[in-house]
Amino acid sequence: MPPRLAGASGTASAWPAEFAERYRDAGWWEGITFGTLLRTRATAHPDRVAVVDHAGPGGTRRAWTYADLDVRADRLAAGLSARGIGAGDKVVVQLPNVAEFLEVIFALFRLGALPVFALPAHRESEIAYFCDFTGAAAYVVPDRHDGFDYRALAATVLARSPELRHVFVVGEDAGPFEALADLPAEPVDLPDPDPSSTAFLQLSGGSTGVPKLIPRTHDDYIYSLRGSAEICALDEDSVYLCVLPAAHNFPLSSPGSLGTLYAGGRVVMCPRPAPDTAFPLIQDERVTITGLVPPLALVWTDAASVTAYDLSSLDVLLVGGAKLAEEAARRVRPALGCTLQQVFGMAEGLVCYTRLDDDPETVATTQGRPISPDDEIRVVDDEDEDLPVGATGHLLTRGPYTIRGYWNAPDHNARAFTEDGFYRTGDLVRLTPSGHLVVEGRAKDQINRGGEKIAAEEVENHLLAHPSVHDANVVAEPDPYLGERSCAYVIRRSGTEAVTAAALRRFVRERGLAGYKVPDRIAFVDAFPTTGVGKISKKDLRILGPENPESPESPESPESPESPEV
Ligand code: OOB
Repeated sequence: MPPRLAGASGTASAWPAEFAERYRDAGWWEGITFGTLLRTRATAHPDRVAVVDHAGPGGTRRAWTYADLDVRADRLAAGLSARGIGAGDKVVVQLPNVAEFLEVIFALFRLGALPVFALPAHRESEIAYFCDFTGAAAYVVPDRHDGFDYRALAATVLARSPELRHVFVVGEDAGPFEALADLPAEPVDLPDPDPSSTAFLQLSGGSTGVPKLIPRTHDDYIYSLRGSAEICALDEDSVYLCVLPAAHNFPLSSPGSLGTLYAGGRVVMCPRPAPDTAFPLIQDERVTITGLVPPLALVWTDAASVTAYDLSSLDVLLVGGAKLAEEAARRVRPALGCTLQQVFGMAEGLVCYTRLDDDPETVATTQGRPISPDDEIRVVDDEDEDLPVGATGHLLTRGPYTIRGYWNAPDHNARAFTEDGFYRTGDLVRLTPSGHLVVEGRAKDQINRGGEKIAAEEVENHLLAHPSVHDANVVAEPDPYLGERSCAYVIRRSGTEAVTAAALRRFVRERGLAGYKVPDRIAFVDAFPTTGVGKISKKDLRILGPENPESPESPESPESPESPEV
């Protein structure tokens, strides 16, 4: 018999058999699926509350027990199956933080259909790409959220994407589509998927023209949940507030809503991250743990000093997604009265945490250490040579929950992974003698806008589609609140009408690009700085800055600054 390859249906991106065997022997891969995980929890403690939100009729509170969630997943799976959705089908899920998010993904897990995790901020450009690239059979949206009508977006995407057969709407008014609430049917027998098969496709932050999709298996992801739940000391009494967009890897699994369900705790869905929404929920639901990106952590620590809400139930605040400044880290305990855990993770796999018993200095100054003893970490120079402990270099990693390749991207995989399967994270780090990682920077062509990742090339391609743009380069520049914001340096095309920064911003927005990717600042230049060999130097562009005389149209405040979520 040929060796069994784990993950990604035996394609080149799967773990080699010897590694799969090692991870099973070590007990990391338990051989259970998400469907089974929920069933065992629902059997063990059917009446415990699994998820709470305030998305009932007229904004009323809903609390579903483990038994409720289990039955709902079964019934929805039956309804989806009756619509022809089955094992291997892809379903783009774009939901805000509502209980149905968990109902939908567990129904899909039970079917062996693969959720493709979109974020609420994504628009036509991203969603149409996900649908086309994966050949998605269905797309799940809310009716409206945060003033945006997702049914209109769905109508546009449906008209463009030939393979998309269904749009299902969560909420009170499905418009021309089918309401998700009308789908549930009598449960049917479904074969449990292979635990080593791909459970879902997660999005990469990306550094290329189009987003890459990350195939995560039941085995590998459930291991990362178990590890995260242990490290964050989750148990049945834990109450996790899901503040960041639920589909993102951080609030999903670090330890996130799925880690909380793994531990038998309670997930509280928070529809918006601002303190005036989150603080009353912390008080009323006795929230014990949550996760934030650094800009939100700053807002929360400021707001906590003047709030009348009782935040005393909060034990742990996780902060990650972007670098947390040391000073900000030191403010967490005095302001919020809880323990900080820094998290440095990536949807591709590796997640590092400071530990609950690390000394305060380590917690304030490092981004933690990996979940697993089998996470292999290399810090290398530009030639892939290993560097000594303490030196800053490129982080490469391999392990039981880090993918061996992106979904259907062989050319990119050849660059993004070493021949022996290490993922090139694009992060610049150094290791401390205690084995903690400190993130020192980034080599990838990406902007980390308060935790939200923007691939420069993707935005450049949209700018280049404008007839008056000759060339464009997008880089990060410092921002006191977000850490980084995006700046597009643009060379106008001679002989065309002189386009303005505002018109260009409108142009990319109208092309259906998510709002957080629209450049915060656009500066027009006559030429780009070049390196010694004549290549455009993004490093030099980054230091041009708003005050530089060569960027005459600056500075401009963004039209509508998008608040960071992830
Ligand atoms: C998380 O996942 P992604 O996939 O959105 O982004 C991963 C990238 C990392 O490669 C790194 O560049 C950056 O985000 N990053 C951090 C960081 N945490 C993530 N950079 C500096 N300090 C940190 N603490 O962002 C993510 C996934 C799971 C858990 C937490 C974050």
